[in-house]
Amino acid sequence: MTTHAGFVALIGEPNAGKSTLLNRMVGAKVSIVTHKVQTTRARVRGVAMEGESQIVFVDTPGLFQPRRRLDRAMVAAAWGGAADAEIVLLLVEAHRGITEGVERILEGLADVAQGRTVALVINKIDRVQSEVLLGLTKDLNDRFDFAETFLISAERGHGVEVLRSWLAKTLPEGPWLYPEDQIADLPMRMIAAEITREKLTLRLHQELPYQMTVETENWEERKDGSAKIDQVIYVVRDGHKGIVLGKRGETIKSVSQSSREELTEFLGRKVHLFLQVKVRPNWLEEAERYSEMGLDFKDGN
Ligand SMILES: Nc1nc2c(ncn2[C@@H]2O[C@H](COP(=O)(O)OP(=O)(O)OP(=O)(O)O)[C@@H](O)[C@H]2O)c(=O)[nH]1
Ligand SMILES: [Mg+2]
Repeated sequence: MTTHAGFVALIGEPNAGKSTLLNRMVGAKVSIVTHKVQTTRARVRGVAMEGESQIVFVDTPGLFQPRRRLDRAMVAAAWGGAADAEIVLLLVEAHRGITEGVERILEGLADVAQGRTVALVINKIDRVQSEVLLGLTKDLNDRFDFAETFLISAERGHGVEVLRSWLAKTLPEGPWLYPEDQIADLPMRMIAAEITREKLTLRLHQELPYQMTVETENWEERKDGSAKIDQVIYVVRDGHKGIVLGKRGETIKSVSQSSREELTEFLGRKVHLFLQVKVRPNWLEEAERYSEMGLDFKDGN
């Protein structure tokens, strides 16, 4: 049996649908998804099997013009993901077309393209008339020498099978990189923190999601088979703490409930989830917070 295996990096602007595509390819929710930009903060790997091929998808934070230290670390993680992959997929949103952000990514792509295959994935085709796609495909291919172009809807699944078979046959021959039944490589405590962060991001408005982080502090396996999970939500201001808690604690209660439900489903057993909100004005400048998120904390950041 000749096996194929390798890394496929998903890059693109924030909100392009990278995490949605990863989850669809893997067939499970490995990376969190929201309608807001900058949801994914670190690299998340998900493994998909296709015949004799093992495709390891690397979801990355969106590429945008970074301002803060966290932004820079996220963008560095995204380009790093591309540089480590055999195949790079650039996701572009069909209805937004060639934005300034896409232009900038195309410029950066020239560097990482060396020695790897770069393909174009136009996503969210469900949002446009099909005539638009022909022009967009041409314009993008005029700007960069893509190996292939795929038109997909990650959310609805259109075009995803064609993309998957192409990846399977394009990846180099080689032994599988993960056990056949493994779908993700994030530690459970990190996945659990991400699930809570997703629920918070969906509930909170404006800048708050970008100024908060979630960490799993303690994980206890109980004799009755259930898991007790303690998590901390770090915010930068007292006022933010009040917003996260909500009136009479309603916000945190509903976040806790939806996170616990998803964790229960994910783990297949009972979960006791305890959330605590802590004000930590400087968390965005603390090395430990970055390592908890799976990001590099460097002087240059
Ligand atoms: N209509 C439509 N919406 C989609 C499609 N794919 C993803 N979305 C939506 O686009 C939004 C962003 O999706 P994500 O998967 O979180 O995007 P992302 O590229 O991972 O975003 P960041 O992590 O912020 O970089 C979500 O609301 C998705 O439901 C699609 O094919 N069609
Ligand atoms: Mg994402």
